[in-house]
Amino acid sequence: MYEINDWQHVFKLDPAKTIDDESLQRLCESGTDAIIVGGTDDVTMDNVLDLMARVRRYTVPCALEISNLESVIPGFDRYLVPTVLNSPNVQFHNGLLIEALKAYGHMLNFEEFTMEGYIVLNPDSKVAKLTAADTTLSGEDLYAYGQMIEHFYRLPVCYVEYSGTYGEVKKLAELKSALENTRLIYGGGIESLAQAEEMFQYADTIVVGNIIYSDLKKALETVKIKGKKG
Ligand code: 1GP
Repeated sequence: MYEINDWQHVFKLDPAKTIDDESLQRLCESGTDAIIVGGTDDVTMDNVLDLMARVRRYTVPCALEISNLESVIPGFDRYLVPTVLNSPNVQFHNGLLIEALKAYGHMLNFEEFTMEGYIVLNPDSKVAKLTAADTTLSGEDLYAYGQMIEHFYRLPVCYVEYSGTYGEVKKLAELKSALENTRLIYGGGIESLAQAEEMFQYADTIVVGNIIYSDLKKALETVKIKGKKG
């Protein structure tokens, strides 16, 4: 299950947060399809390396979602490159990426990278504040974003990011209806199996983050969505 197209459920671990060995083992052996290492603040080479090494004790695939240049290290199965499409700041579309390519482009294996067309929708999230994302998008807007991502940008992944709050299912459904080949990933505020199931009606992949740190048992239950659709 190294390929993102096979992922139905993933846990996202924040390298800036603490997790004990037993909890990490339960997550890695839960049957989830992958662990994504990623966060917004205080992501450093040291804490990314530490978390990667600990996840590497298990066979679960491990991907790094890149948030800054300093913390990109070799050794992950996959690298996810977000481009925040509803930010008015071009720096978050391609500016950071161009800087990265100027520095490291000559030594990259491009096969290991997947670009994610990000749509950030929780106005109170750190990532929304950082990128000044337009979080007021309607269902109609999102349908157009879907068309843009799939038919013009031709990105393999569209990531709806409600980080920290549970999103609007109806909006996700509208976005999904514009997508055929682009994979739809949903993350944000999932705190129960029922919520995971609800979003999984439309999303191809569900990301579970924060609840890991406040209620591990509930987080682990969300893995049960796997196999619930074709
Ligand atoms: C965050 O999309 C993920 O990047 C998951 O969101 O932390 O709210 O579960 P939560």
